[in-house]
Amino acid sequence: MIVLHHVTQARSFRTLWLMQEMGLEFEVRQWDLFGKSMRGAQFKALSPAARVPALEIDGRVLFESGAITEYLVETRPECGLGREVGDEERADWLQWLHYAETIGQHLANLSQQHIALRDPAMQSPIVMKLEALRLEKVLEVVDRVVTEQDYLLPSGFSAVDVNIGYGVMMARHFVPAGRLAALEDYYKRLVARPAFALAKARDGDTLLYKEAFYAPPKEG
Ligand SMILES: N[C@@H](CCC(=O)N[C@@H](CS)C(=O)NCC(=O)O)C(=O)O
Repeated sequence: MIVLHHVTQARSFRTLWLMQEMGLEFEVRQWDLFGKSMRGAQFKALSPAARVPALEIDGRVLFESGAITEYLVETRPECGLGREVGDEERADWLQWLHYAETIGQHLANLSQQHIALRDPAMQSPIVMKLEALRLEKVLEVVDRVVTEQDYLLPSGFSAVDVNIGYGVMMARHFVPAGRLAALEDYYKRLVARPAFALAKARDGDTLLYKEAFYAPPKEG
């Protein structure tokens, strides 16, 4: 049985959603991002940097959500969600897969500022403001592409829409929803997918992001 080690709303949602899109059977084990157990030996044996996702699959454990996406679609090509070497969309597919972590980097910085650093004295208003602007800039790149087509690749939905789509969803906590019109429509298309709803139902309810929107601090 495939086992996904997951934290509600974390990057492991990418793997959860993708496996629902692929129609795979799997178990979800929930962890607490701020608890001690993720730093313990049992979890570190699965994920040496103590991060999620970690995926027990095919007799081994994999970490890194981008690598997991690639592994899943390559070992189960019948899902049609990857683009194999030689496919004319392969280069774009890879580019979007890794661009998801460019979005992820700003999300991580903003999450650290707004959520992990609970004491306001430790937060940096300038970092919060700058990172929200930089997040919006990287989203504009996605917005431009989905102005022309429904999904990131001309041929339609693929696994990279999952990895990027997770970022688009989480970015709504820091960049006002609807600011980029085509991106908003893209988001609506993604959340209307039956597999997204199935993944959401298994995401868990211990929310990391308790607010729908974290505004940057006011000037002065
Ligand atoms: N690039 C990695 C990042 C994994 C990652 O940083 N996950 C976060 C949750 S979104 C985590 O587990 N953080 C725990 C920590 O930083 O201690 C991936 O995509 O899998």
